[in-house]
Amino acid sequence: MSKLNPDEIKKDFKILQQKVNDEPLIYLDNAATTQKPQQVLAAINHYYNWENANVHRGVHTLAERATASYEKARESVCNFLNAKDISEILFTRGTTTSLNWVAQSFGEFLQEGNEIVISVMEHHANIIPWQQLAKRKGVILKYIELKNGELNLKMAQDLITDKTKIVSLAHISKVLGLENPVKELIDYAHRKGAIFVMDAAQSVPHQRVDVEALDVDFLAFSGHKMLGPTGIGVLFGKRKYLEMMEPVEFGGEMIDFVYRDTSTWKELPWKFEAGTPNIAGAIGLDAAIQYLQNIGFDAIKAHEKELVEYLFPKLQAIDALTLYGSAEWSKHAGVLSFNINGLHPHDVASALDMQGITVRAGHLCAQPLIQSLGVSAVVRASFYIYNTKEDCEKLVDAIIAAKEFFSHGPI
Ligand code: 7TS
Repeated sequence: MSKLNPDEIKKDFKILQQKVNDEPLIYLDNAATTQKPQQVLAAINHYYNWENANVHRGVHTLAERATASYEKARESVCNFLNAKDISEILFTRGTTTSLNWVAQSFGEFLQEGNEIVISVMEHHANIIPWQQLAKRKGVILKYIELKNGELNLKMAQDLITDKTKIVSLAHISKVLGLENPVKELIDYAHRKGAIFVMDAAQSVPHQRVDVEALDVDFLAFSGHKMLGPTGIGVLFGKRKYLEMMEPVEFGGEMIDFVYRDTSTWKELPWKFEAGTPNIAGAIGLDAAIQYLQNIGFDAIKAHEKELVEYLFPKLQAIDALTLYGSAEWSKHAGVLSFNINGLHPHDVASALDMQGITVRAGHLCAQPLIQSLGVSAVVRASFYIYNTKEDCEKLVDAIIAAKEFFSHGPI
């Protein structure tokens, strides 16, 4: 495995070469969205300059080119996830849409009294669709809590029973940065007769995820968190389930025959994709996958681990700073959330922004988790391939300066 070189990688990202508030931009909000390299922008540009047409409809040359590029993107995603075939790869708007589709469509098979198990560390997109399903069908929603800052596995085993029909969990928490032991949980859910839905929004961009090896039933992720454009995401689903499921949206593209009173659907995966899809988005995602695969996912994961190993003790050493999640650095992916006693997270984030450092502050679309941490908000720094140890040092210096400023005023 060759090591990645973040300084070389940075050259592909024009946006990272600017100053913000007169300081060189240090972008540490990658869990929210990542920046886009020239290669991804060029692929989107190429499509609009040379191929733009609607897909699957026309017989003209441009339509054939657009369709070929769009379907090549699906093949790329299929190989990337190690899915069996392209019938299992649905393009969506992102993780949120993917999870909503499972809840709405697979959710129809649930009956009153059935149970769904999620965890307190989920993003709202992996909570609210299940809440709505629970209201609609009289299904019971149960939460696995944290223990010592990590998912309580004993509680997971107690909650997942023969009554459970769906277990839906994040692979990596967007706030705590902890990787859940999904393989064990998937096998456990299957033994109890439940399906497992994996929110992979924070894992697929950072490490190899193999749906076949995991034996996961559904998996969702977003293109924009892995160098791709916004508005494109993926829902992987096992063919046997997708075949049973009804589409969530109806209209053009997804139909086979339309009669006056009824209609029939196209085969998978197209039966789920109503209307003109995000063709440029899929092409951009394809380019992003190529870019990341050229670097190599082992190198990407190793790089992020190296940054966490470097930064974690430096943050721990800051007086009055509380880091959330496990106290062991090695359990964290490239996402660290913290608070400084006496300072509001928004003030910390604004002070860091004045130093050109972009972090996120707030409830981070995970209110149940933030409540269980006993706070109203946190500050989060999240890393990707273009971040360096120097970025980490500047973050630490800026946090210390912010603390000084708010305690004593400007020095
Ligand atoms: N699930 C997880 C684990 C996420 O981190 C996010 C987005 C989503 C689902 C929703 O993804 P979307 O692309 O459909 O919006 N997370 C964040 C974040 O951490 N900050 O802003 C968005």
